[in-house]
Amino acid sequence: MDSDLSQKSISYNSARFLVSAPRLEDCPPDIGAEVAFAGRSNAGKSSAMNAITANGKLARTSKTPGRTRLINFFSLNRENARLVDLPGYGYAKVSRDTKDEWQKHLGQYLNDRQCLRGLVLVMDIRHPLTEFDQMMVEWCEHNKLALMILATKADKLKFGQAKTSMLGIARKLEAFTCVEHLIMFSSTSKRGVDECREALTNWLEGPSENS
Ligand SMILES: Nc1nc2c(ncn2[C@@H]2O[C@H](COP(=O)(O)OP(=O)(O)OP(=O)(O)O)[C@@H](O)[C@H]2O)c(=O)[nH]1
Ligand SMILES: [Mg+2]
Repeated sequence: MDSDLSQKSISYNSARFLVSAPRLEDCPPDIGAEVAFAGRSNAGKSSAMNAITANGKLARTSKTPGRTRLINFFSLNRENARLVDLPGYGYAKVSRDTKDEWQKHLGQYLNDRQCLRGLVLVMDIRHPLTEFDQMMVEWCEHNKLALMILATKADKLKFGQAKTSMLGIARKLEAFTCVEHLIMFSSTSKRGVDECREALTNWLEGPSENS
């Protein structure tokens, strides 16, 4: 019997900090199943992870963009299932060299990581689909990586405005088959958290593409 089937289901509240990796060689062994959170700096990635795990202290959040500079790994109550907080991209106020370093590590992680089951792209619902976001969508499409989009900070808009923004995003992404989930989200109000957890569980517990 597949030992995975006998494991208990994932509880996101079980998430624990595992390791911070400045480089690819510092990442945990490339086995099991991982879902990574990417997005523009300050979009709300770390906050989204904290909302999903119901642990406000899990990933460090900040008003200052560029807070998450390392690839941070979090374990779950399922053997070798992990959530990954990626450094934000597109933050203007760091030096060119630092930016290049981040981009290089991000690119290496995305290109090399065999256990990556899907990417959660976090974007501010008020500023969706920036140039970098679009690059990430295209990258996922090209590399056949499942993509979930969290349009976060929905609490900052009236519901009608949030709906309009969601429709605009959906229209722009119509042609992309990699987009499996598009979720209106708020780390503050917890909107979309359950839907997101369900989608994550399907990815993390589902069969591996490589097996
Ligand atoms: N109102 C509101 N504020 C949010 C939400 N999500 C994040 N924020 C705020 O946005 C700021 C950035 O959030 P972070 O979660 O640190 O953003 P990040 O994407 O991890 O940023 P980097 O680590 O710099 O890439 C913080 O001040 C958060 O409190 C949300 O859903 N609603
Ligand atoms: Mg962060």
